[in-house]
Amino acid sequence: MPKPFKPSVQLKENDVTDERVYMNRRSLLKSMGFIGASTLLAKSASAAGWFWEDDEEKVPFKSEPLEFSQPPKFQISETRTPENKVISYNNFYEFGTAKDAPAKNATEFQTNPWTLTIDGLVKKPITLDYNALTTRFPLEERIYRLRCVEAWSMVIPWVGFELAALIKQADPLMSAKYVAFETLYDPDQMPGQRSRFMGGGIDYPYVEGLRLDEAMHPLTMMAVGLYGKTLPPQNGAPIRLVVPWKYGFKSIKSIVRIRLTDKEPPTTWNRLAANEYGFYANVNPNVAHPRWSQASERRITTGGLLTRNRIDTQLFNGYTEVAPMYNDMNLSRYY
Ligand SMILES: Nc1nc2c(c(=O)[nH]1)N[C@H]1C(S)=C(S)[C@@H](COP(=O)(O)O)O[C@H]1N2
Ligand SMILES: [Mo]
Repeated sequence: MPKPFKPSVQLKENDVTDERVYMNRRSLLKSMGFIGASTLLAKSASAAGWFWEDDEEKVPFKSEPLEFSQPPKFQISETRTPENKVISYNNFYEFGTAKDAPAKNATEFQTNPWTLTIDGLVKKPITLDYNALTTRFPLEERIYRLRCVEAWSMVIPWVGFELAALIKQADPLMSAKYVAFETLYDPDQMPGQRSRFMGGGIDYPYVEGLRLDEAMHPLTMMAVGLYGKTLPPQNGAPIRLVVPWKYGFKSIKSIVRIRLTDKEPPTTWNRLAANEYGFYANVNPNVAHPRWSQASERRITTGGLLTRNRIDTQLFNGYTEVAPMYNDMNLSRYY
């Protein structure tokens, strides 16, 4: 992975000013004591329009509006989870295990440039750069339930495209049976990858997998946005998986690699606790987690996070059209 640097859209002084003028102005400012001077002095000079922010400063994330087709391809009548909750109550252990940690710790996560590679058992490997993530495939909106294995859920309007479209372009070989996904590994940016305690004991990078037929199912999407704008870092910017009939941990964030294979790939939560998290992880109210029931869930809507809003969990999270893929599996068994 190339080391991330700042978005190219962020104009720097040397982008807008002739190189020599820029250098001269810098040495002038330096001789006046502004560069390398106290922050207060530097800030007042900056505020007065003397020079731009220091080059080493990180660019805080800002959501950009996306263009996508309307009306939503998949709609449900349930109330959407308000945007402020979707982007502030998260699981993204690379940025810490507390629900509010990702929103706090990922504010400067650099997602542009980005490289997503699709390779393995394919005839045409693909690399998508940051721009291609939102331009290569027509974007559409889909409003899906997200059911976390911890028994809370949300209703989220995603923006993205079908994973099947991407896989078809790569032209899988007959031998491909599974799809393996990998999140960015960058301990410099992800504090949870620097500390076993902060990262919840996970061996990074976070990895996930699907059977090829699951990956090709029309419900399976690659999301690049939510609520009509590019994904905030805490939700898996710049691109993440969304598999609405499976527990949330399958929906891997900030993906850098998608590899087609002939073997069932290892998955992060299964590796960490095989007795608690399976490869399939289909939402099922009749199969309890070893430590709690999965029969119901706390739906996060309006009102405080402690608002009682307990609803019954549905088989396949309500997406029963996927059932034929599991005809030969005993659904009362844990997988
Ligand atoms: N890389 C990575 N992907 C991840 C996770 C994570 O910790 N790291 N958490 C998963 C879990 S447990 C859930 S419930 C969803 C949460 O997605 P959201 O924060 O956008 O609601 O992301 C999933 N994807
Ligand atoms: Mo989850």
